[in-house]
Amino acid sequence: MALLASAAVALASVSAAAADRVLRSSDTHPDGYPTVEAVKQMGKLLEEKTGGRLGIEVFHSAQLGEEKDTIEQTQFGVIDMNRVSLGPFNNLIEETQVPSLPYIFRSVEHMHKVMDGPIGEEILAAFEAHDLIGLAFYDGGSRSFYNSQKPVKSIDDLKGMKFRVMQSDMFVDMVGALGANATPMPYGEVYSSIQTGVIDGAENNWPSYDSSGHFEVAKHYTLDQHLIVPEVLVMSKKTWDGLSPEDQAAVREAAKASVPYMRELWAAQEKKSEDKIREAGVEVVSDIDKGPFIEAMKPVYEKYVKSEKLKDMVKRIQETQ
Ligand code: GTR
Repeated sequence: MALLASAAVALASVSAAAADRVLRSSDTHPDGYPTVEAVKQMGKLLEEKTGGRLGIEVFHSAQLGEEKDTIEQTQFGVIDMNRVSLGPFNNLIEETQVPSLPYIFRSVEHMHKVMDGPIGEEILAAFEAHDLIGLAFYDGGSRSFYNSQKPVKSIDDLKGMKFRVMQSDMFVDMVGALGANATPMPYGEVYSSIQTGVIDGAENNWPSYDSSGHFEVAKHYTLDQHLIVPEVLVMSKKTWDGLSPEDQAAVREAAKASVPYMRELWAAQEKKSEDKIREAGVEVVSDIDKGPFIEAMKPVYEKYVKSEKLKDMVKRIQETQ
């Protein structure tokens, strides 16, 4: 017991500022959000593992910019690390399209099984050709549509509506295949765009719908769960190449070790956000027939799953039990 307590004190006493080198990590989410807390946890582990040579400071709340821009800055080495959705990588790294395909995963458990295994490793490895090192996947729950206009009870209700999507061509086509119109735009512009009627709504998971405040301006949420797209933690290859093999190993280990912690925080946050949103009077449609949504996605698969490599990956994901 005494040993455990002193270990906890030692862990708490190391702060990012104490490390010899503090890596800058970007996140669009506010302080306290599960992704932000998980990278902070990784920083603590990294300081321990490297005896204080390396630490991490998380620049939350999009302090370093919107995701698409911070990805470029991470490629250039201006930002050391980045926690982002896989969506904004879709146009850049084709392998990231596969776990971003609508309805590719049967459940969050299925997603974990795939991303924790060899397919996940293959996708992480694909980042290196783009000046990034893929370190770990985090949870992003499932994403569903919300809007300011009306309850969406079937696919027909989506016709002609305008939704913001992440900056990914595949998501533009996904919304088009559902009969609606997509506007790709940075996350930080969504709230005012809904408020001023530039768009009718967007799509996201419970915690983001909550922390972004979008539920205040778009009070109809339909649990169609079209995406279970994981989040990814990457490091700039420039930063990576400057680290010793020992420190590189410590970075990889600390990143992986933060995953179970993240999943725990995520599960709790999903519940908390759902309760808060329901209490705020948001109308939630949960008994939606997903069949027509899944059927409507066929052209998206045909357009994006073209190469043998991606076809094989999709097949292996579908076969994963
Ligand atoms: C969130 C995700 C963010 C960002 C955002 C968005 O769920 O965690 O990284 O991609 O969605 O819709 O832009």
